[in-house]
Amino acid sequence: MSDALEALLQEGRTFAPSKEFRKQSLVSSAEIYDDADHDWQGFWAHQALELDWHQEWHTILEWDLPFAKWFVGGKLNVSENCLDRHVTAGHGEQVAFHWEGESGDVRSLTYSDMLVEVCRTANALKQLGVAKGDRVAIYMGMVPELPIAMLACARIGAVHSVVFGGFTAQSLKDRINDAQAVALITQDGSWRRGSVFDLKAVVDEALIECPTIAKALVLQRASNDVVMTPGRDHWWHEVVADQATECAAEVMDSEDPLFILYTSGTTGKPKGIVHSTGGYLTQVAYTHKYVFDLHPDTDVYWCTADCGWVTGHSYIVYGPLANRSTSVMYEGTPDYPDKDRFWATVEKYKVSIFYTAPTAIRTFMKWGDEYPLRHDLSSLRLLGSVGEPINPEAWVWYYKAIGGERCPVVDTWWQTETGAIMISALPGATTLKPGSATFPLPGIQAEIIDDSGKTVGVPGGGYLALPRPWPSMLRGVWGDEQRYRDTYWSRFEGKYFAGDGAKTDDEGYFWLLGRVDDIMLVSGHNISTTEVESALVDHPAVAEAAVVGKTDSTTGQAIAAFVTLRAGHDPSDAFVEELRNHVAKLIGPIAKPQSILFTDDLPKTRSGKIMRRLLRNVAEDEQLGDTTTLADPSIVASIKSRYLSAAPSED
Ligand code: 6R9
Repeated sequence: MSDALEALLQEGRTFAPSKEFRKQSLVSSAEIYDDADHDWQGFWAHQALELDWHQEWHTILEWDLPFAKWFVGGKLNVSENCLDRHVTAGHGEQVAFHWEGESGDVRSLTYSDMLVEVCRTANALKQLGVAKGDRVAIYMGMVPELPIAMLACARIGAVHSVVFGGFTAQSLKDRINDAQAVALITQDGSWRRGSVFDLKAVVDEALIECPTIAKALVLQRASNDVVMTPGRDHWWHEVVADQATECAAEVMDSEDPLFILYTSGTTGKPKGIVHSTGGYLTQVAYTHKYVFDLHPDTDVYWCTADCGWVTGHSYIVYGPLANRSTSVMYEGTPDYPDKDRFWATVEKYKVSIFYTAPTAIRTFMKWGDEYPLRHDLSSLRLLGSVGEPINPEAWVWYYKAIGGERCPVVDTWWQTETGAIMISALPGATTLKPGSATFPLPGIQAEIIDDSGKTVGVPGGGYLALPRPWPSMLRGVWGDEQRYRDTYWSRFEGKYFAGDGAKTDDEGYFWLLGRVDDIMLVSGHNISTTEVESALVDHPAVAEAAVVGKTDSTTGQAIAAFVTLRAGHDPSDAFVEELRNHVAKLIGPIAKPQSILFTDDLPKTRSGKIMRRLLRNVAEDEQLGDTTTLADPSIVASIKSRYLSAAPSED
């Protein structure tokens, strides 16, 4: 670590919003929290009024635990809120998406363009027989037609189920069949790191066993050879191009489902998480506006997620469009053609708000500072993080190397199930602490509870629970009410349990500690994976780390660590000792990993989360569990063979 970085990372260093940032920010005082506390339902109603409603609700909230209905009786259409109202207000020429293809081809779509394309696609879907309430599966790469397809479904009241365009035929088939989708929107092939992924071939394999799918709409993107099944498959350019450019939006009930999104699920069959129309849009728009301090006339916003996971739904499509943002959307990988692609893109479009995941940030750290240094990143004014706990070291690197010590970094905690951000700073009002997601947003209540469900005082640690409903909460698990009750509402009576551990410090800041299933028990002490990983990554040579508990006859569990080094550092036995001592120094001897294995990469899901379950299988020398959601399944196989040939060190 450089001295400058070290200085920034000093224990307890906090980051208050700068005067310049506060001056222009939407919220620069904590009053909004008081407003929300005073009348939380009224507060949400106030946020909902930012949207256009065909008919206003008669009841803000009906809460029949665990079932919530928000803005009951209200009528609206999501695509109208995302497109028509901005065009009507005179912003038709504003760019909605600056789209950048992986190979450098570009398209800019204005709000008027988006509206026309969405209407055409909506008309095409109707012509193909899709009706209100039908489920439509979407299996595509990151092309503008993906948000267009989502919005076209929303326009006609069809429920979309986006399946990440990298999942296998089996995963696609399971999701289609669970939702009983009647149509599929896909493309011939998608670009990834310079080559074509043959999406249509995967589709053909999946559809052999998908009896409910009557039609497939196929976008031509990569011009790879595809087989079109007569009667079922239709080219996008043949069906969509000639459609009328207007399509009356279906007036939807606030509680009608907008989409289903299957969680990658670390265990068992994926769950179809159902989201609503009015409550969902209210909270994604509200959080996108205030957490990212969005100024629609001047900001250029870029969320690097894929639309195939919830961050893409809420913070590439629905939140940003509802707020009339100008966004960047990128098709490919961050290292194509070189490791500076993101920074070249920030410079090119003068991105001012940038939202990415800690895994990506740690990868950039691993690659080294030279890549961001090649570019002028002075347009940036705000940075965001989502997906995993961000360790203080990565936070500070992000703040410095990307944000030029000028941009607040908002760490945003939420889940597919919560639909929108729940715990995060408001950048103009909150003093930041690297590694802390800070506080529940105004309108949101979160608490930390113990095994018996009792609230733990401040400071304290335990389970993170949400004791009252919020507008964008999941409305259930598709077709499985019991699973909804069992998974989220059975562990603690009357409270939603998120599955994460968390603690508060003496100032009440929230610190997320990872999934409780991952927490290790060493000699009777609960040790969070996040804290040990964070201590490992604190060492200047370490880029990324994952730790798991493995059965140990003396201590119950022992800590097995998997570590990736930063460019220019080499592993050695002496270095293993140095790292173990580093952890002991930062946390205590109890947290010292028993074994450390150096690896080139860690097994991660497509959305960038480390899959500790598989590392646990490796450490316990068990059969590997389900690997279908991995970004690169070969990584875990190589870790397994290296782990077995390395002798874990003993104390
Ligand atoms: C949005 C998203 C949800 C799980 C969640 C938690 C982890 C997400 C986090 C975070 C610590 C953050 N998580 N953001 N942990 N700090 N800022 O990621 O949804 O894919 O459903 O994952 O991700 O463990 O429970 P999803």
